[in-house]
Amino acid sequence: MKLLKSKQTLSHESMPLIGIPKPLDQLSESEIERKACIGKVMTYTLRNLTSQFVDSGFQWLLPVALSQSTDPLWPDPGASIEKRIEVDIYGKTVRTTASMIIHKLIASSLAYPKLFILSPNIRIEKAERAKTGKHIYEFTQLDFEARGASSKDVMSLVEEVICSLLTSLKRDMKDELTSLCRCDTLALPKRPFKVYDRHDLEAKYGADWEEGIAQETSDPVWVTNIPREFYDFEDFKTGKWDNYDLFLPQYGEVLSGAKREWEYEKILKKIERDNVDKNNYALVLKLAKQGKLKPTAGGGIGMERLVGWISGVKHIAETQPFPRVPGTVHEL
Ligand code: ASN
Repeated sequence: MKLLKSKQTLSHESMPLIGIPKPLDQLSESEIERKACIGKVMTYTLRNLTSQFVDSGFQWLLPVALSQSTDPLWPDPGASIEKRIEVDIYGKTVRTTASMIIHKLIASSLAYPKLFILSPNIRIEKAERAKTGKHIYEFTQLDFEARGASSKDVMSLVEEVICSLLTSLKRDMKDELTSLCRCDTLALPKRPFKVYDRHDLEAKYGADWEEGIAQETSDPVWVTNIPREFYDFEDFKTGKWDNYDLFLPQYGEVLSGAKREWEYEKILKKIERDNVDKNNYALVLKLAKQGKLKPTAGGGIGMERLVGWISGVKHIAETQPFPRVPGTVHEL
């Protein structure tokens, strides 16, 4: 099936107007064709990834939007949150989901050993991030967690899942990838992916190592040992963090994940050290104290960044039917 009447492609070179993604009603005919093409890549990717997780024994959970407990996103050097949304319902304060990390830890420990969720996350990024091309204030992650898994297990699962997706896409979505000018440039990465320690990257690139590695690499690469929120495992003796981010060329961090903390004393200590309000994490603390929180590991794949990279977009909001560009609110 031919996607376009002419041999015209939908690259940025032929469409210089694409800067900050516009809402559907403001797109030209050719921009709508490009949007629909990216939409097909998104649909294919969602079907492929969810099937792979289901076929590997993961249970598919539905997301929640409001909870007392959500990701503190602190202290995370990469976070730039302008506003946290809290609202009172039934006499209680709830927050919009920043990530379902706390839900994952508890669900994986108690009832669903291997789980994943297509989880909408709201993070009101500072408006100055509008033009980075990789930030949006609502995004969806394929968030997964596995009881008893190690970092190595998760890293090889992710490599398998991504390489298998790319192989299938290159076989089944040739027309779409050609239209997006990605048919020849989207290479299958070699496995295992390279692994860098954040410490070494900091020595090479300084504080902005995330940008440094995203610009330098031409393949997806892992970065480990990143100081972050209390739920990622930290070895108090060595000071090393047992976590891993996957970085894509240009689009940056597409996955963050870790082996998790499960011991009460450590979690409490880290929450207090980070100045995070422990009242919002009472349940996870209680379960940890009772020994019901289990060692798990997992991660979350940012769907818009992944599909943005596959499609070669300038701004990942191009992958969204209703763009969520920081600083801009449209009617839809
Ligand atoms: N999904 C991430 C994880 O599993 C957490 C996050 O999005 N902040 O570690």
